[in-house]
Amino acid sequence: MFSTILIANRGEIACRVIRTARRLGIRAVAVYSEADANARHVRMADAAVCIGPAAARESYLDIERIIAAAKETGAQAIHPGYGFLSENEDFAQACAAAGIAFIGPPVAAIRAMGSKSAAKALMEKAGVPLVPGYHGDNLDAMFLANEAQRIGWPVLIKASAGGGGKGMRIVRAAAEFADALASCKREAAASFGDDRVLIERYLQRPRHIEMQVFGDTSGNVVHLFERDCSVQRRHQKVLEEAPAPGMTPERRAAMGKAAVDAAKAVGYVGAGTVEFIANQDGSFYFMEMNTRLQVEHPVTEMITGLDLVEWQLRVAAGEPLPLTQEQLSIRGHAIEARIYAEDPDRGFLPSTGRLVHLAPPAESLDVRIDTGVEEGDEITPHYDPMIAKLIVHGESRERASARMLQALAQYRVVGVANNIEFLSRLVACPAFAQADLDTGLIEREHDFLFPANADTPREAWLAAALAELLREQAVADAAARRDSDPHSPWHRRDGWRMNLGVSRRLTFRSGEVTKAIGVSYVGDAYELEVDGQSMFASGEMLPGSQLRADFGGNRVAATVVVAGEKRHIFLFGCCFVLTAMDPLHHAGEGGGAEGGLTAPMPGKVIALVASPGAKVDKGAPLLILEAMKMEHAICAPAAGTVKSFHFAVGEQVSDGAELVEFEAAS
Ligand code: MV4
Repeated sequence: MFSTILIANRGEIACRVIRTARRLGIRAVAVYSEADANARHVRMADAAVCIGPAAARESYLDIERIIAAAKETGAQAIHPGYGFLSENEDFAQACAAAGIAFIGPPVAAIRAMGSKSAAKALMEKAGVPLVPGYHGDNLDAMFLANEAQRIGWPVLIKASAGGGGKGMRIVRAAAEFADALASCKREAAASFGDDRVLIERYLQRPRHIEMQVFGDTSGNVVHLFERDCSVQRRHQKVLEEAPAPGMTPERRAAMGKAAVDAAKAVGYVGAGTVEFIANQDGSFYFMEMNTRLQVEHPVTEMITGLDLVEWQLRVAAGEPLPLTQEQLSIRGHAIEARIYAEDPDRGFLPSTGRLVHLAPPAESLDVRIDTGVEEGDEITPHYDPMIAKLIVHGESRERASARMLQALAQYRVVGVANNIEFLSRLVACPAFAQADLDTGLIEREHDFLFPANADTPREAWLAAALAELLREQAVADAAARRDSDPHSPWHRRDGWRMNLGVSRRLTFRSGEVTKAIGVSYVGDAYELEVDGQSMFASGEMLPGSQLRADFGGNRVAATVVVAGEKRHIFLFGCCFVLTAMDPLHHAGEGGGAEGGLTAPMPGKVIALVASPGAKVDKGAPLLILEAMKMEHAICAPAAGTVKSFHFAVGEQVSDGAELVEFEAAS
């Protein structure tokens, strides 16, 4: 076995590989771009080498820099992860030339599967089922029209060099064929510099089912069962699960045999995935083979109890496969959800920024989180905006789905838009719940997945108000402890103010709705009034911005994260964003937002969000202060430039201390 490996990747997959290396006592070397200098994979590794600027082309795709880093650090093997150089035959070749083991298949296998049309020809020879179609070299329009007629309508014209759905045309009748062929060839030439096409019968509601395969250097190949990845959006997988719902042992054996035959036909070694497109009637056809470890491999790990990265390392070191086909079995059901910094309400536009608050659910034997970021880290525009993969296991699909919903409801992200609520609706939607899966599910369920904005529940308004009151109380308590005169009326927290009564109002806005919550002080509790209804409210703030509340005898657990005037209320599996309306400053509604660059209370600096010298918009978070167990974002009072910070992360600041030197743009 290797004693040092280098991971030629970043993010969650680099962290994932490091975890197994560490467990096996192998030293793990990370590489990183300048944008990733403080990334989690760098922090986790035993050693790390900077390989260039943020742009992937100049760092994570730079073969020479990576090979040099491996030589410098004495790495005997390189794990490419997925994406980047993982399926690049030049990279695998360069590793071999440098005497470094490539933790992946032989160069010839990468090459054989790299061309989609050549791969199909190979698979046909190996007896792997293909969609009825024409995969030959003849591009004559008349000839292809005849082939289409023979195959039967509807047909699909695909770019031979394509993949990921680019350059596909559905043709439903002979009359449309010539135009569709011409346009498909044009697009293929423009996109891939190659106008070759192939023609297949078009499957109407297909499922994407893929088989995990593994080969060793002695020619043994096994399959580790299937994954169903039908729930996709524009060819991006959203949910993946194993086993595939409805799969019978007979069909699994048939698909497994086809996948093993496919791998053997190209002399496959290591982890690979054979993708099939499956009809609702169970017939299945080879689509392509991915010659790498896939994003969704954890669902296979959850149902087999195996560590696929360990298998990869063993096979790359020349060891035989740890188990035979007969020794492999499935236990329960696993589902993975990809949590992304993207905005479902804005066409899934990627969202960048600091993860001001990031609290995943607790991990257990049945809940796993693979991530490359921690609270305070940034999602940058340079790379894939994935925040984490959430993987759950259960003895049944129903139990796994329920765990997924629970874990998603507990996942708290503030600082970037994210798809967590979208994922919850997806898992809860009837089609997914009934395992009525196909690649069109998300489009078909659009109305369920994008409901009109739900009303903010009464408990969210109450939670916002109570959190505000508890915070004031904590400030007053702290001041009283410090003061020589603990009985000073200024430290009372019963709402007593000079020239004010003991009743007051806290005003919040949610979307178009503004509510004033009436507050009366009743001993250690409060009486809150909202929408003409009054109730007693009490509670406490726990670490991590968690609010434990009692509203009129109903116990409610919420998380209330303060960011400027925003209150992110995580409650009932949703996140409601309320804006605190300061009655004196009228902040939050366009104007005001004065000052704010001094500490509003004593606390600790936990993150510097902006960089000195950065030009920021009004309201941009600059620094995060933790005080009274809550987090507060100190935000830019206007558009301008961050000059400098007066404190470093971890430093304590006193009430009123100036935190940031800021110059407003004139
Ligand atoms: C198909 C198909 C229906 N019939 N081929 C899309 C990506 C590319 N790798 C192959 N794709 C498809 N090929 C035939 N003959 C439907 C798709 C397809 C799809 C396949 C797998 C996963 C998601 C998909 C979403 C839309 C279309």
